[in-house]
Amino acid sequence: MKIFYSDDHKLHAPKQELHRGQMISPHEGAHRMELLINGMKRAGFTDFNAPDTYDLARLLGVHSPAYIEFLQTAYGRWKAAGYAGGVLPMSYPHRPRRGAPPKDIDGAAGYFCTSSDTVITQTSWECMQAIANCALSAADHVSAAGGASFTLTRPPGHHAGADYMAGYCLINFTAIAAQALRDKGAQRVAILDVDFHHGNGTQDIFYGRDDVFFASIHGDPNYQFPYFWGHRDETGEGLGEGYNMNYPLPPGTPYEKWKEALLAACQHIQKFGADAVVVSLGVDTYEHDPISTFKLKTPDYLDMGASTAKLGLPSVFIMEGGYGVAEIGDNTANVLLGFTGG
Ligand code: Q9C
Ligand code: ZN
Repeated sequence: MKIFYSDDHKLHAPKQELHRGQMISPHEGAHRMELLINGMKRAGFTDFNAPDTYDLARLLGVHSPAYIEFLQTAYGRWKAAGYAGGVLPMSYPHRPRRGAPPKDIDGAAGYFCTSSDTVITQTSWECMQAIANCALSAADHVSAAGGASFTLTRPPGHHAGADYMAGYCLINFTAIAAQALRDKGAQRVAILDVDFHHGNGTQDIFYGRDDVFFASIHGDPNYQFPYFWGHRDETGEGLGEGYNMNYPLPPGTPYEKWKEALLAACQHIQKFGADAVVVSLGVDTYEHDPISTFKLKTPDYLDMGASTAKLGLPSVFIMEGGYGVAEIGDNTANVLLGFTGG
């Protein structure tokens, strides 16, 4: 299990999050990495490798040039307009969007965003490049050597679409890894999203494609963010019809029920004939996660990893969500231990 890590995760650390009517200290911040690293070390994972450096062009396989330019310039434009704090939009277009992004940065930010829990700071873009480098290194490692890799990274990415940020995510690292595997020769790539929340951004990016299969197990969007995606009847469109599977589950779901969805998703991945798999690894399915409602326990993550290993595929694990409690490190490490049979 080759692990990629960058200290530059610290460059993205918004000070506030709009949460249930209040401005709070963000659930997603640099403190999560301390918890993750501690758990990884307790489990014996200590070899954290710096990523290689990649060209910006590698991001453009999944994100639009206009969105990348927005991310690079948004904070400067926000400050030039005299606005306070980090970039946090107030107004959102009804979708599908019509016309070009507004000239004002508050309007432009709304154009490229779908939820007000996601903030761009002065150094967010530098962070995104570093974490994208981790995702690309993890994918290229598996393309070259087979086996498995893991990005010990934050922030998460699976809510970010081709041209929008959402749910603490600015760049979709899972999509970048999947595209990188395709670019390096895998004909068919499967994405298995086990984060508590539906991976709407990843789904959107590959919705019309038949070379990347997407499966997500998550809290029913009738009750859970991202609310407007993740239903069972979202199965792909055009060429991509049949290459998208959603498994929404009710609040309170325990591992036995969750695992039924996992086995169903794995069966589809096998039928699809994947050459490689990218796992969007969120551990916010944990029973004590502060923003989620599933009931998974720490040993369940060993079984999750072992079940994923049964696919028998080269595997890239991309860190997504998991909040608030020390066990996020143990739970993450357990998935990797279960996967490697340790
Ligand atoms: N302030 C991931 O786990 N926020 N994202 C909802 C709470 C959305 C979580 C509002 C949570 C997104 C990758
Ligand atoms: Zn999540």
